[in-house]
Parts: sequence; C-alpha cells; structure tokens
Amino acid sequence: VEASVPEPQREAWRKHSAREFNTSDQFEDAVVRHIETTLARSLYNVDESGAYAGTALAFRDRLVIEWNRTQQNQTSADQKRVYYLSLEFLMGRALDNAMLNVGMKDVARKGLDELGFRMEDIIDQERDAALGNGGLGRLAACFLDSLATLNYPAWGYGLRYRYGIFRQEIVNGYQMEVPDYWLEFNPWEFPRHDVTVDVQFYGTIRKYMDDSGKQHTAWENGEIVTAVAYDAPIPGYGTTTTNNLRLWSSKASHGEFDFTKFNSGEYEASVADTQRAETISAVLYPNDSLDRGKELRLKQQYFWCAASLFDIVRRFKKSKKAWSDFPNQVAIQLNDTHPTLAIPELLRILIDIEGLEWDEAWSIVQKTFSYTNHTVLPEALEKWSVPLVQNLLPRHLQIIYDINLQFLQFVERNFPKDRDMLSRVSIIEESQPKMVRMAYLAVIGSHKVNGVAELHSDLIKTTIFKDFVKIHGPDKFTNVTNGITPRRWLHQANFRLSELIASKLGGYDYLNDLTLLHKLENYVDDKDFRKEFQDIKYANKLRLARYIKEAQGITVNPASLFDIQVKRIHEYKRQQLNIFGVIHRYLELKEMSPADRKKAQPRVSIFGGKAAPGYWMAKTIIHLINQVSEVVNNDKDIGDALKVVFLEDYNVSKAEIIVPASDISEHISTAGTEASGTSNMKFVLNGGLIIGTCDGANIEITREVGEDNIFLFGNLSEDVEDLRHAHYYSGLNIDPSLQRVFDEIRNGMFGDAGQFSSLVNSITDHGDYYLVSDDFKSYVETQKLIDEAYKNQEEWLTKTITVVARMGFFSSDRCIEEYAQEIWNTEPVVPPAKPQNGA
Ligand code: C3B
Repeated sequence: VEASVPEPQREAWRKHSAREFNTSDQFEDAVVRHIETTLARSLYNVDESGAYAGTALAFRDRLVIEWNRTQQNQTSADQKRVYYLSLEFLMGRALDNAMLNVGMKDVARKGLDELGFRMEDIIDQERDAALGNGGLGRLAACFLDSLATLNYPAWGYGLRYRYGIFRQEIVNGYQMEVPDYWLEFNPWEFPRHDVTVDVQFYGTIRKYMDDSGKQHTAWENGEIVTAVAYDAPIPGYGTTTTNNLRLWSSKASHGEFDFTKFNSGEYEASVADTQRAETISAVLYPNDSLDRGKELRLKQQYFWCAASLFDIVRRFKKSKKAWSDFPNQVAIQLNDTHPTLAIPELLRILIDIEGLEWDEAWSIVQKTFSYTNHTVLPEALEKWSVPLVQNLLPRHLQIIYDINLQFLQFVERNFPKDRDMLSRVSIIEESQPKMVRMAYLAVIGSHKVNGVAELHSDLIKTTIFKDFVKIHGPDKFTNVTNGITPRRWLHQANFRLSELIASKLGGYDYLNDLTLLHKLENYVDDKDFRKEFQDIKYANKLRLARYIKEAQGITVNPASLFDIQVKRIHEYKRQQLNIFGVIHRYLELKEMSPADRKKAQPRVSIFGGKAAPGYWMAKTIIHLINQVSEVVNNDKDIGDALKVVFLEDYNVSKAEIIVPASDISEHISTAGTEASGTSNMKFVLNGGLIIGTCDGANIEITREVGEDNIFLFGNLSEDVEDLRHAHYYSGLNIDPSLQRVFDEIRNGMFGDAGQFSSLVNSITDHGDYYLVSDDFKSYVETQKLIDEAYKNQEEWLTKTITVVARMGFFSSDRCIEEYAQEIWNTEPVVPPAKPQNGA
C-alpha cells in the first residue's frame, strides 16, 4: 500500500494506465475480453449469466478507474471525511445503478444487443446484495448514493456477511427461511488481502507504571481474529466521484490454521478455531427493530467497530497531524446504537495506545461522533449484560464505567434536587444482571443526536431521552427527516416516468435537485402529459400483474385498484389491520347482489415482507394473509372484485417493480411507533397515493402534498397512552364490523381457527396494544373514500400528478446536505477532471 513507482518510470505507467470504454464498440471489447479471459468462456458457451458477468466486469473496470482517481483526489484535498458506520447496507443490485449513474446504459444496451442479449434479461441475472433487514439498511444505501452524488468524501463501513437476509419461501401458507449465500459470484467487491486488522476479544487487564511514573493499562492475552477489508465502489450520479464501501470479513489470525496447535497434533481443534473466527461475519441477524442480546452479535459489533476505527486512525496518522485535529478530519455517524462500541474503542486507542490523557481523549471522542436514533420501541433498544461485556471486552467495560462515573458526577453537581435522576440516566441499569444501555452511551459520547422525522425527533426528546435534554440542553438533539435516492427509486425503477418528467423539465437536472419537480404542476392540465402519465402507471401495473402471475400464479386485472403494503411484518406496522379490512371487504362483497358486486370498485390487495424467524405473531399474520388469499381468490362469487396476493421474498429488486405500480399504498402503523418510514416516500414519488396514520414521515408528506391528496385516518400519537390505559381499565370498544371479522376467523372461514387465536386474542383479550380496535372503523371508512375517489379517474390523475410534483423535499440529497451542515461540518471535494488522453 505504501510503495509507489519512482519518478522516471511513472511516464510508462501513465502511458499504459487503464482506459475507460466510451463507445459501444469499446464496451463490447471489454465484455468479450472478460468473458474469454476472466471467465474462460467463449461464444460457444456463454449464457445470460455469463453475459451478465462480462457486463458487470466491464462496468467494474470503469468504476475502479474512477474510484482510484477519487480516492487520490480526496486524499490530496485533505478535507474532513465522513464515516458512516452501519451494520446494514441493503444495496440491492449494482449493475443497473452503475450504468445509470455513469450515464452509459444506452451504450451498454446497444453493445449487448449487438452481442445477442437483451438488457433487461442481463440486469435480471444479478442477485441482490441483501445485507440488511429493512428501512435502516436501505436508508444507509440511499445515503451512500447521495454522498457520492454530492461529492462528499465519505466511506461506509460495515460487515461482509456471507449470508444476507434469508430468502423467504411460502410453503402451505407459512414462511420458511432459506439461507442467502450470495457470494458465489460477486464482481462488485475487491478483496484487500493487504488491508487487515487484528481484533482482540476476551483476555485480561494489566495496570503498570512506566519509568516516568505514568499509569498505563494494557489489554492482553486475548483471542485474536483478523479482519480483512472488502471494498465496493459507490458511483455518484452525474459525477466522477466514486466513494468506497468497506466491509470487513473475519478470518483466523494465523492464516489457514493455528500452527502451534497444528504442529502439536491438534488438527481438529485448529480447524475448529478457524471456523469459529469465520463465524463472526457469517450471518446477518434477521431481526428488525428487536434486540436479542446474543453474544455473537456483540462480537460482530466489536469486530466491525475495532477494525473500522483502526483503519480510520491509521489513515489519520498518515497525515501526521496533531490529535486535536482528529475531529477536524473525521466525522463518524453511528447508524443506530449498533456501532456504539466505537466510542469506548476510540477512547481506548487514544488513551491506552496513543498515551493521551482522559480529558483530551474524551473531548476528541465527543466531537467526532454523532448518533442517529431510528426507533422508540422498547424492545429495539439495545442493552448488553455487564457480565457478557466483562468477559468479552474487559477493557471496554472499564472505560464505560469511567465514562459513566464522570457523567454521573456531572449530573449530581447540576441536578442535586432530582434524587432519581442518577439511576434513570446511568449507562448501567441496576437490574439483575446489570445491563449496559447502549443508547445512553451513544448520546453521552456524541455531539449530536438526531431522529429521522419531525414527530419522531420530538418524541425522543420527551420520552427515551427526556432527561438528557435537561442535562445536555435541547441543542444536542435535532431532526433530519429521512429521504430516498431519486436515482434508484424513480430514474431506475420507473424509467418511463423519469423520461416524461425530463421531457417537460428540460432534462434530468431534477435528479440532482428534486425540488425542481414542482414545475410539473404547470402540466397538471396538459392533456398529452396526463395521458402519458396515466399510460405509464397502467404499464407499471401491467408489469406487476405479469410478475404476480409468474411468481404466485395469481391472475389479477391491471384495471383494478392496486393496494399495496410491503415492508417488514410487525405488529406495530399493523398488517393485521389491513388483512382484517380485507376480510371485512370480502364479507361485504359476499352479501351483495351480483349486480351490486359488479358496481363495486375492484381491488387487488398486495402484501409482501419478511417476518423475523422467531417472531411468531408476525408469522401468524403472514399465514392469515395467505389463507385469506386462498379463500378469496378461489371464490367464484367474487371474481375480479377482490384479489389478495402475498408476494414471496420481498426485497429491493422486487420493490423496484412493485413501487411504481401502486394506486394506494398502506403506511398504517400505530401513531408514534414508525420513526419515519421511507417506502411511503417511494410510492408517492412514483405517483401512488397513500392511506396512512399520522405517524413518522406521513405527517411531513401530508404537509408537502396537501391534505386533500392523502388519506389519513386513525388516532393521534398524543392519545395513544390514554387509549391503552382505557383498554386496561374499561376494556375494548370493538366495532361490530370488526367483531364479525373475528367471528368468521374463529368459525374457521380461513382454516383451522386455532392457528389464528393468538393473533385475535392479542386484541380481544390482551389489551390490543397496537390499537387495532380503536382505528378499525376509521380505517374501513377511509378505504371507502378511496373506492369513491378512484371512480373519478380524472380527479385521481390530477392528485397523482400533483403529489409527484410536491415530493422534492424527500430526496436523500437533502438529508445529506443537512447532516453535512448541521452535524458533520463537512464540505464536498471537487471531483478530479478526466485526464486528457481519453483514459
Ligand atoms: C427503521 C424504522 O422502523 C423506520 O421507521 C425508518 O424509516 C428506518 O429505520 C430508517 O430510519 N428501523 C429499522 O429498519 N431497524 C431498526 N432496528 C430500527 C428502525
């Protein structure tokens, strides 16, 4: 890494330096060369997967050239870098995105055509990089796209899981999990076998004094696991900036085997050690918004934090700057509490290894870190048992205790009258066993804490972090409402709409400044524009209908109203409310005369999403949806009036087909539970309206698009506590229509009622925590309004065009600018000019 070519030989290097393809002819050169040499295949044995590989490698070459230039340029610019630490990056497919971001899709299409392949088939060969569960991981992916597009010098750091989120199969209506081994062929990553970090676990602490009488702490005799870097290039849109996503893979520290054991005849033990090391980065934990407290998860977190911090510090030290400059060169964003151990780890490096005093080290740490909170759900707030941390990371536990001591002394001095304050805000919860509260550590160790939508950012200040607002002052807490990248979620997923918009706005500038969309309002009454807009929506519905037929064998009429809810399955997201509503609709249809049924607005209710493998209630909801689908779709009385579809294995690439095809999408969480939501933004940007509660970013979407263009229902977050209280003391108030739904489920209309009793009872007998009974009536009434509104296609069309025009605020570019200005204090780096020789 350090060696460089001496000056006299550099001319030769420059002359032979790698060239980017620019024409379809050069592209074909690259594809055929890769197929014939890298893959050792020929025109006699190349199928679509081979053509995909050749295409991907040709684009990879291009990205790497830009990537190298960007990294050199950013290093010499010597500006502050952003490091986004996230345990999840839900990237999806890379090829289409790379082609569009570097502006070479048409060139590639022509080239592939000449070589005998269809672009769409080639794109379809790629497996998703599914290193995430849901919203949090996808947000990280959108942020990487925006950081590169806006030319910020920024790296993502994560784990290179061998198994991403499981593949979901539905067998007899039940979810089954199949491992996702996605690395068989991954042309997008570069193993950096020379970039490694040894990470220590377990071991002992030794205190000693040096000759000058200074106290030191050493962490020794632990178990070492090696982290190997794998880099993936992240191309910006319409810029040459290509940033880096560095993912760490674990391996045994002594190469293939531990030679001391190997030579003493303990062959099996040595292999077992190797496997144990590799296990650390083996699998993504499939829980969304749920903390399970497993030791291996803590190991993953430390392994990744330690490797990333070592790497960041190594890069900083090359600059030979003073430590006090560290926060001027480095901003580290903690994506949720998962990377919180980076805080004590940086302290350990600065104090134990670099010899700084506590106060200076602590001040550097606080200026460097900032923390994003993504949920207030109690079951998602991470806590680690003290004995577990003590055993795995003895030095870090000491440091955490030291942080806590200093902090509590400060609190005691400033709030002498509030006697309970100390136990409320202590990083250590005095339970049995004691627990480390990671969110508190993250707040205390950061200079800024943000929520992800206005309501959510307000809620964290009045609930989980209330005391910290008093202690640190309100300015430490801020809001950055989430966003999505319009490149993937409009230009890539809905190219025809993107093209139509560009034709009216005079080009694609709006993809770099989404607020320009507002100019579309000038075309709301333009006949040709309206027609084309409507045709595109229909074509997208047709595409989804074809996919539904192919994937699930269900025939749906694309002229029906498409009602879609796709997201992780969770009680708080209330897919149960949706399916109860569907059952209600079915019962009403059954009672109608055939003539009335013909008049009813036909609807297709589409669901998709994974349940955490151990989350029984979520799995029960999936089962119920599938049973209802079975009954309704096979009911001859019903026909096209209602179809119910559960789409298997929802993921990013499927979302790109699903999102552009909605008439209505559902974002119906119990008020105060969904921090933001981001698929709500995706659907609206693609000309779909939404039915939603006053929760998360729905509220800001309403503000932007106008109350007339969104279907809101349900109780407000400020009433939730009282309603729960009322359930407990006075019982539920179950609407007769909901009662009927429960009766039919209990009578076995959808198969063995016992299967669904826990779900129904959670409402009728166990307090209805998520307020399904309170919101059911207004939900059903609002669905009726939607049916009525949809009948007036002209007005509906006006609404859908209007909402697209008003979505400018929700670009992740806007988020990144806010983070850069309010939190990181960073500037973009002007990308390097292309060399003149055409390379
Ligand atoms: C999610 C939240 O549930 C969403 O409301 C939010 O839009 C996204 O994060 C992004 O901010 N979230 C998640 O996916 N996983 C968690 N563990 C916590 C929150």
